[in-house]
Amino acid sequence: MPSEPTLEEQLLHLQLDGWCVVRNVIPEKEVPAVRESVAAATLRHRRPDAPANIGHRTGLINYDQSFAPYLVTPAFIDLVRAALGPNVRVSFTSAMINYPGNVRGGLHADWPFNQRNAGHIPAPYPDVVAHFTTLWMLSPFSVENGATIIVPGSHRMETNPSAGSCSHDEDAPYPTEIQATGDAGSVLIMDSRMWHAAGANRTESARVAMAIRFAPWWLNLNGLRPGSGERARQMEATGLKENEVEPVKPEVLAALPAAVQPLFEHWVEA
Ligand SMILES: O=C(O)CCC(=O)C(=O)O
Repeated sequence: MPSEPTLEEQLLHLQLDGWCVVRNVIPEKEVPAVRESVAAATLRHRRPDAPANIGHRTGLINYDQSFAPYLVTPAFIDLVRAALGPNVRVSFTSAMINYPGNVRGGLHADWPFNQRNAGHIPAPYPDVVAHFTTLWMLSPFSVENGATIIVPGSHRMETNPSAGSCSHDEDAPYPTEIQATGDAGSVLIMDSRMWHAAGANRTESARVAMAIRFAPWWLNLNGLRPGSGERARQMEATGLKENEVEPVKPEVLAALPAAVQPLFEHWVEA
C-alpha cells in the first residue's frame, strides 16, 4: 500500500492540478452509518425540483449532522485551511444520491464561477483561489457508478462551459478529462473553478455523496441568503437564478462539536 501523500504534496496537487483526493476522512468502519443517515435524511426531505434520477437536499446540516465531526478530520481541514486561510467557512452542505441510470451531467464550474448564477464572478475571471467544492464519497466512487468527471488544470482557465462565450460545449467530453475515483470515506477536494460533471451511473446501485463547499472569510455569501436584499438585487440585475442556502438553526449549531461550530457560525438563523 503506497504511503499517504503529505499535506505539502496535496497542497501542490491542489494548486497545480486543481484537485486532490484525501483518503479515510471518514474511517472505513464509520462510513456505513454516515451514508445511511445522509441517505435517510435526503429521502425524507428530498427537494421536489431535484433533477430526475438524483435525490438532492440542500441545507443538509439542518436535517442531518452525522457527518459534522468529520469536517474537522485533520488530514482534510488542515489542507482546506492551508489553501483558503485559517478562518474558512462552510458555504453549502448538500446531499446527492445518484441513482442507477443517472446520465452524465454537463461540464461546469461551481458558484461563484458558474456563469448561470446571479452571483457570479464574470468570465474572464482572475486566477484567484476563492472557493472549494469538496465531494464526499459515502459510496465508493468508480468509473462505473459515475465518479466525478474532472478536467485537471482547468481551474487556471478564465472561463468554463457555463458561459455562453466558452468555446467548449458543456455536453462534449473534454479530451483530457478523467474520473476522480476513491473508496468510501474519501473526499475529492477541488477548486470550484475546476471544470467538472457527474459521471453516468451504469451500475445497479445508488452513488451516495455530499457536496460541502468552503469559502475564505472574505468571500461574500449574502447572495445565497434567502430573502436578503443583496440576493434580490443580484437576481434583478442579472435576470439569473441563484442557489438558496437556508440558515443553520441555532439549536443545530449549538449541538455541533465545538471544533465544528466556527465553520457554521456565520450562517446561523437570526
Ligand atoms: O455528482 C457529481 O459527481 C458532481 C456534482 C456536481 O457537479 C456539483 O455538485 O457541482
